[in-house]
Formats: sequence, structure tokens, C-alpha cells
Amino acid sequence: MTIKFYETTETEAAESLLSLARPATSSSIEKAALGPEKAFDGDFTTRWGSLEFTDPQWLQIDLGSPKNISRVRLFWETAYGKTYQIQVSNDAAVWTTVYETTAGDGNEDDLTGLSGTGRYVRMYGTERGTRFGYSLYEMQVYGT
Ligand SMILES: [Ca+2]
Ligand SMILES: [Ca+2]
Repeated sequence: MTIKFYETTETEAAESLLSLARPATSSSIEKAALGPEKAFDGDFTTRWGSLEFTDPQWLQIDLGSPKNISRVRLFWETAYGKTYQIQVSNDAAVWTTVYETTAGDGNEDDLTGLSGTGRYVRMYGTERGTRFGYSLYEMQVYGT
């Protein structure tokens, strides 16, 4: 029991931010200054914005190799996602949903306790919370 306890603690402590400055893509951009990389640059004054004003839209990060994803933090601009999924994939073609909501409320969405493995992680939005597009100051993917 004692050994198991320490193993668990070590795993939790090893969770780290995997997405910072990794290669990013998106379904669309509102304009050049709002590119997908702006949601992974660690700067809370820059943001990704989707082309107005359609569904679905997505924002995707390439972690470089398959990782165990345990947490995603979304920092929305005014234009937030109300219904969206967090999905993981190893080939950016076949996706597995690890989180979904129909009641997103903007600002920060801190999604913990996730379980999934993938090289690629994306926010797949299907219903916008405002009449605008989707916009994220930062999207942080944590895992091991
Ligand atoms: Ca940013
Ligand atoms: Ca929120």
C-alpha cells in the first residue's frame, strides 16, 4: 500500500504543460494576427480567433509524440465555445473524445481528470456562446 501511494503521488507530480509553443493549426483564422499559434505562446494578451461566424471550428496542437493527456485548460476571449469537445488522436484523422460539454460558460474552463492518449489534441467547437466566432487566449494541455 505504501509503495502504491508513492507511485500515485509521483505520477501526479510529473504532470506538466506539454503544449507550449508546439506547432498549431486551426480550421480557420479571423485574420493573420489571430493565428492558431497565438493560443499556445504563453502570452495572455494574444489569442486565436476563428473566422466569423460558423460551426464547427477547431484548434489543434501537435505534441510531437503520443502523450497521456490528463488536463486541459481553456482561456476564452469573449467569443467562447458553449458546446465543444476535447479530442485526441495519433494521426490527426481519427479522433477520440475525452471531454465534452454543452454548457460551456466562457472565461477559464479547467478540465481535469481527463484520460486519453494522443499526439494531437484539439478543441472541436460545435456551438458558439456568442454571435461571434471562437477565440482562445491560451489553450494548455497537461499530461505525461
Ligand atoms: Ca496567447
Ligand atoms: Ca468557464
